[in-house]
Amino acid sequence: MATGIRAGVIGCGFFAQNHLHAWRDIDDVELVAVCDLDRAKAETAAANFGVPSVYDDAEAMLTSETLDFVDIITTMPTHRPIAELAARCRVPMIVQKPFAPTIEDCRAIVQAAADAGVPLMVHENFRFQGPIRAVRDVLQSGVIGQPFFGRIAWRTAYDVYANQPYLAEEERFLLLDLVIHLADVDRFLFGEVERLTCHTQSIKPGIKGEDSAVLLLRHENGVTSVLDATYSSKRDPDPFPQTLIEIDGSEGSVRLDFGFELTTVSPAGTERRTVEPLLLPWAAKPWHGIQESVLRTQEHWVDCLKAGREPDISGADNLKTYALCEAAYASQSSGQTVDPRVFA
Ligand code: NAD
Ligand code: 89V
Repeated sequence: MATGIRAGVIGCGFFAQNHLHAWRDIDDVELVAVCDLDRAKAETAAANFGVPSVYDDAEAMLTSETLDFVDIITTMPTHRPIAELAARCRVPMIVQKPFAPTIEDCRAIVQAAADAGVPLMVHENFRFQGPIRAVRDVLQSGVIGQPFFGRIAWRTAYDVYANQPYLAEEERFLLLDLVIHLADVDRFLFGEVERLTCHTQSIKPGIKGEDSAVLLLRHENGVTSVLDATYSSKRDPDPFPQTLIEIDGSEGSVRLDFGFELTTVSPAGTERRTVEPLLLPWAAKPWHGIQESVLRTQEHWVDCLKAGREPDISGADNLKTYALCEAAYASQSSGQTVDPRVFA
């Protein structure tokens, strides 16, 4: 019999394996049911993670089980119907990023959860990566003074399509799938954005959407930041999946370079340290930083659920991150600078 916080999982594919491991690591959580349209995947997950109930229909799971929350780890097009179903069943929910195909869908999910009075979190895990937290700690310590410039970069030629073939079919690919992580880190470090310009490119033949983008952002607090990302940068070493960050401030700078090397320059001198993520027992390099962040994200959800607190990455918060990507597409197609706040 379940004794902890009763959790159900919908979607047992590629990335769900990380969620399942992380749930097993959190003492308070008891995985009571898994669901996948492909029943064999749900059966395998149940066998690997000791889950008693298996479903191939989300509605059957949500109406038959008494769940304290559901973790939705399907691909983006299914997020809204499943989230609305969870709201109708009054089950608190986590939805993987990207939240939904359009900002209207995202708003509808936020509204459905609010109307049902259930907590909603988007599984935006990059801001929970240890190295990114280390950058923020330096920023918050004040040693580099007032930040005025930031760059958040993701430049790789990693074959992301091997594990996630659906990405090659997305007409809105890089901004919505990857830059959304960087946009969230950007808000996490520098706050809200008042103006944004974006230029995208499609470099790799045979994919439907853009695979390269550069965004120039001006923040409400005056910080200028640049997000640049691509899956077409052939380099050696390839930094995948490391997010590289540089920030200049009035008194110094902080840089997160390849290999998790963190360099802080301040009036006290230069400090260099390595901020390598934990290699959890179930993790594998080079994914370990993302895998650790999955655990931290899920711990945050459980802490908030227990305390009755809104998660830092609630649905409402993620609308602001998503708005940066909508604004980026609008800027790319109009050639204009856009105020992202009109989309949130
Ligand atoms: P996937 O295709 O490997 O797995 C999705 C699973 O959901 C499939 O097994 C599919 O059968 C199942 N499914 C689809 N519709 C369903 C429904 N209505 N009911 C039950 N099951 C259903 O996809 P993935 O690569 O694991 O991606 C899942 C999500 O995770 C996506 O939103 C993706 O963007 C996200 N993701 C996030 C990260 C990250 O770092 N945060 C990394 C990879 C993927
Ligand atoms: O978030 C994602 O869907 C992943 C990765 C982190 C590699 O971009 O594709």
